[in-house]
Amino acid sequence: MHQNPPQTKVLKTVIVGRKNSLDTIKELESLLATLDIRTELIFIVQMHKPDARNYLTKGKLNELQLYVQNGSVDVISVDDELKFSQIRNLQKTCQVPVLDRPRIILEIFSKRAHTKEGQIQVEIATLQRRKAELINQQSSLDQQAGFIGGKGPGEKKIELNRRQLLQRLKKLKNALQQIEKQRFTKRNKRISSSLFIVSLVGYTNAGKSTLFNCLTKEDLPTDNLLFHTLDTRTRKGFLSPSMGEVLFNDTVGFIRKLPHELIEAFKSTLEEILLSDLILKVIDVSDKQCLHHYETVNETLQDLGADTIPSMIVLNKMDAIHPDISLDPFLSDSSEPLIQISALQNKGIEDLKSAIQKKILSIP
Ligand SMILES: Nc1nc2c(ncn2[C@@H]2O[C@H](COP(=O)(O)OP(=O)(O)OP(=O)(O)O)[C@@H](O)[C@H]2O)c(=O)[nH]1
Ligand SMILES: [Mg+2]
Repeated sequence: MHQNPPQTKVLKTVIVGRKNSLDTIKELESLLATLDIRTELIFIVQMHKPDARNYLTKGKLNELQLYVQNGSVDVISVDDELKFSQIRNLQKTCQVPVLDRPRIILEIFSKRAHTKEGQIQVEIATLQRRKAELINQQSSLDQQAGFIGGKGPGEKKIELNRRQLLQRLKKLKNALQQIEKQRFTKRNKRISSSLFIVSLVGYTNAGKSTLFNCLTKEDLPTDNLLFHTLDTRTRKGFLSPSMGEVLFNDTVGFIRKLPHELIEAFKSTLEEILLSDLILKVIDVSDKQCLHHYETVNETLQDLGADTIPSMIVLNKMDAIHPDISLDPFLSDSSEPLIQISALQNKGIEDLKSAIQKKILSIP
């Protein structure tokens, strides 16, 4: 008998975002969609500085509260990083859960983590955030203690939670270290194999895995989902008869305002990029924001200390280029070779391979 797949409940949200960041709000909408959360309303606020207590001013908070009460909103999503106290106060006033941008990205990572290493990395990042939250609660209790005096039941519970959390963190970090050791052995094998290492990096959904498959004849899953790949994968790919094979790395995608706990937890995975002889910056030209994405890629590489590695720009999805996109800013950056391809249609791949070979041979 044919069975329907289980239906996941679609939650409804209102996005709270700042007037001057409409493009990151749009991106947040896609991020939420990957979590099956549908945006019902975008609640734009204009502010120079968020309210320290509630994030929103009193007037805006009342407006939001009214909307949440009247509509059937399951969750409020904020396109910003909030303090824990602000999240707590917003939740208390509006009576629905509140997710800020780092939390949303963490949720996606935890949904996508399939390997043991990925799962541990995401749990570490989540617990690090929780730890900061507990410290925050503790300090607010410390302040209260001046008035009330003595150790309250809340404080004892926090202490217990904190201890359990630290124990769990220690266990996870040990387990991660073991996995990293195994990876180190593999990595050393790769280095001693003397094949050139070419890493595909880029904004999430740029088409890295699709290109990886073209270059390595692999069949990695690709999808129109943000953060589909969470692990670095390495495969051999044939470049040319004179050069033979090189090693290609597919990597986790970058995004604006990637929570620092995640960068920290994924550091060893991302550090694989540091071993590259060449970096291909894969850019999705069907996205109007591609120039901003390119900037984020450069900033993230800089943060990782990978900005001195030779690189090339690969403009992908040329078959679906956005009508408002001008390639001039990319073309005028003469420091990096630029290749235009369509990984989906397998177009421009031979040119890309020739360009990779030329670049590798020019490396001193
Ligand atoms: N039109 C078009 N779509 C493409 C092209 N390359 C990839 N795509 C599509 O873009 C989506 C994302 O592709 P992926 O290869 O999974 O992207 P990724 O960069 O690995 O994404 P993450 O792993 O999520 O960071 C998929 O739906 C692909 O089919 C292309 O050249 N043209
Ligand atoms: Mg991918």
